[in-house]
Amino acid sequence: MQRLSACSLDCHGACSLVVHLPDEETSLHDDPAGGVRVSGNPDHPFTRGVVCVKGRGLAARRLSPDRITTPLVRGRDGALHPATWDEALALCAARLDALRDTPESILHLRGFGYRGALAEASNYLFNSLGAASKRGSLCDGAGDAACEADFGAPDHNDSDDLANAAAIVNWGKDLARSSLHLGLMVRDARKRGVPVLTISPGGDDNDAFTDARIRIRPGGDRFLAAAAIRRLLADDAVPQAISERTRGFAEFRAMLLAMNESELLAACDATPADLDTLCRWMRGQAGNGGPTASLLGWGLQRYLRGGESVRFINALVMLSGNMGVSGGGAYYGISSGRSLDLSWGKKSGKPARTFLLSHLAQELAAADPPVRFLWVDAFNPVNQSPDAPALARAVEAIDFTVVVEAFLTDTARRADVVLPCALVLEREEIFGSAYHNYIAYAAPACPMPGEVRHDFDIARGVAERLARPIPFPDREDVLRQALRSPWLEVSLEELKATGWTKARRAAVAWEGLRFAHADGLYHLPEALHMDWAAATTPHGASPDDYPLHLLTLLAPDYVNSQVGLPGRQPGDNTEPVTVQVAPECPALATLDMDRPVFIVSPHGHMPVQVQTRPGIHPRTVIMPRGGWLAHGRSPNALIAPLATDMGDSTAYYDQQVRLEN
Ligand SMILES: Nc1nc2c(c(=O)[nH]1)N[C@H]1C(S)=C(S)[C@@H](COP(=O)(O)OP(=O)(O)OC[C@H]3O[C@@H](n4cnc5c(=O)[nH]c(N)nc54)[C@H](O)[C@@H]3O)O[C@H]1N2
Ligand SMILES: Nc1nc2c(c(=O)[nH]1)N[C@H]1C(S)=C(S)[C@@H](COP(=O)(O)OP(=O)(O)OC[C@H]3O[C@@H](n4cnc5c(=O)[nH]c(N)nc54)[C@H](O)[C@@H]3O)O[C@H]1N2
Ligand code: SF4
Ligand SMILES: [Mo]
Repeated sequence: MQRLSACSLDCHGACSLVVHLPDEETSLHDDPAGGVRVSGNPDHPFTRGVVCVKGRGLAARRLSPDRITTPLVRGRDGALHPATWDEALALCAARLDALRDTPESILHLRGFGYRGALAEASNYLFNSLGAASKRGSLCDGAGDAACEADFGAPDHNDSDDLANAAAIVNWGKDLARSSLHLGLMVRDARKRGVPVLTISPGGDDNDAFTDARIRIRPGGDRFLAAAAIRRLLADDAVPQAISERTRGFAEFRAMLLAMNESELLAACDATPADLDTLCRWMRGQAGNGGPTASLLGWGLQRYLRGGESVRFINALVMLSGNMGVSGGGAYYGISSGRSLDLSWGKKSGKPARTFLLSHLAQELAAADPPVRFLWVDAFNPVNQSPDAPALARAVEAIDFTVVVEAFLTDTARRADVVLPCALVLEREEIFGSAYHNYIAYAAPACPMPGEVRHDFDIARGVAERLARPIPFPDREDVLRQALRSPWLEVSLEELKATGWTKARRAAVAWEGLRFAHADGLYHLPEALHMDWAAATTPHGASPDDYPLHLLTLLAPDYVNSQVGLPGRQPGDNTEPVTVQVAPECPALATLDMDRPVFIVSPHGHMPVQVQTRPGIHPRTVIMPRGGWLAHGRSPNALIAPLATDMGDSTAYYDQQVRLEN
């Protein structure tokens, strides 16, 4: 038997899946996936039946022996013990009742582990209580804020429109690891002769999607984009029809023409030949003269000036005539919920206070009054936030912590109550993508193991047990309401039958160069900060003490801290983490590879294995993210809390380190 479901891991794919279920009689004790197979839905126009290793691993992951399948409550002995749902939920409700009149002492943190219409349940519960919540982002916030500053709202051309590009510039999107299906489109484009330029500090898996490369200094994109814009301006190559659709053109032009090209190139370690290449791509000379589409990865905005980098790339797209046209555009991202009505979770009223995610440990430690109750769901902040050990201590210091989880993560192991949630393939949901305009329906194809419950039912279970209960809507009504959106024309029944629908969004964003700002114009950036050296030396350390840039890039077999390979758990691997450097990396000269090697930052150190890989910027170390703190493998033990210039996001990639014996 087959059922349609969908993958709601934190990934732009939002893949529609076909779940192949075994005959009930079959004995499948030896199969870690219980005889269930997952394949891509061939009818889905974007994912085209292709599913990644993590998607195929979902069936085995849900049956992992490490899965939490009963509620756990911390006993007097300090250990977590199985409990009934009644006990666990009553305990949570009693703790909330005691704090009901001081909502600022209740903090709700919802992460990115799972999203959708029913997933809003915990937001609904804690917004109803007026509790404190998070502020800012660990992910894409700087770039989002940049797009909002430029366009008035984030948007990009429809995913199908990439097929009309005559050339493509990829600013650091990892097409093999993070964006499989976008990678397939780029591969098809290359087969049609569309040339692709990749700009990155190296260490990515984009070689199979690349005709030319520019190896850039980490965080240097704004300088390269500015140098290309400067050439356009110096050549008087920006038509009036474009400049008059911008705000601040005269000042912007004067600012850039006053800059020096070689200084800009030195600031990003690019050569004049690199700049020629970028200009050829952006000016229609690399392809057949048609438009150039620009892909913006999220890695390039995880810097102190990450927002500025996105703003200068957007400005290059605009001023080179590639904005608002089919085949062109700047693909940064969209809100995954924008075509659904998810308003039920956002009850009116402000949270009692907010905590900045990039500085969560510091803000928790300084909170006055202190946080007394913490509820975490779909989030592993103790592993995924900068300065992870400090956050671990801050969470331990809170009176009462509840974590809704499927595994004993670095966060869950510090909880007083762990509530076991359903996972992908087991729970019903409707959700969108941060890249394309398709909406997915996930059917509960497999049974929930043990006592596991849907997140929606867990939040409702607490709400019902409060002394003053909070009424919850009906699950089905929430799903139907989600589809009542001006962008959709589909009933819940129709969506269940197909597994997906497409929101009716414009094929081309900003057509006619009309933008979402009140004045309808594109807003150009007011400044270009040349402070790269200061920016990369956090905490006053000398650049010579920590000469290498740490990039914690995503791993192909993980989604953030979730391991995607069937049967494998993060702790299975007891070898030191492998980091990569260029063969010409200066640190290699001083290392004795026959002795243990450590990666050291002002915040911590960790044993590592060092591998060389050509193409990486010489002053850069690449480390995979996802490893757990409990296994001594979390890169966030090395990373300082730094916020980005815009969007209150996290500048993970502006961490300096050294390698030593
Ligand atoms: N396999 C896998 N897939 C995932 C995830 C995962 O953990 N594993 N996570 C998901 C999530 S939450 C997200 S946000 C997305 C992120 O997906 P991506 O947008 O691909 O982002 P990152 O991995 O953060 O950044 C990686 C890329 O940025 C490049 N890069 C780093 N610094 C710079 C720079 O200064 N300039 C330029 N031009 N490039 C730079 C790196 O070389 C690399 O190619 O992926 C999602 N998909
Ligand atoms: N060093 C470094 N750290 C980073 C980054 C980086 O580039 N470098 N990137 C950051 C980025 S882009 C992101 S998005 C964040 C992501 O950080 P997180 O949001 O913490 O990411 P995940 O590990 O995907 O998910 C968290 C948890 O959700 C749980 N989960 C899965 N499904 C469900 C469900 O249905 N219900 C519930 N309740 N839980 C569920 C998983 O078991 C997992 O433990 O990390 C950031 N951390
Ligand atoms: S993790 Fe894999 S299966 Fe899941 S949405 Fe992303 S590409 Fe699809
Ligand atoms: Mo992310």
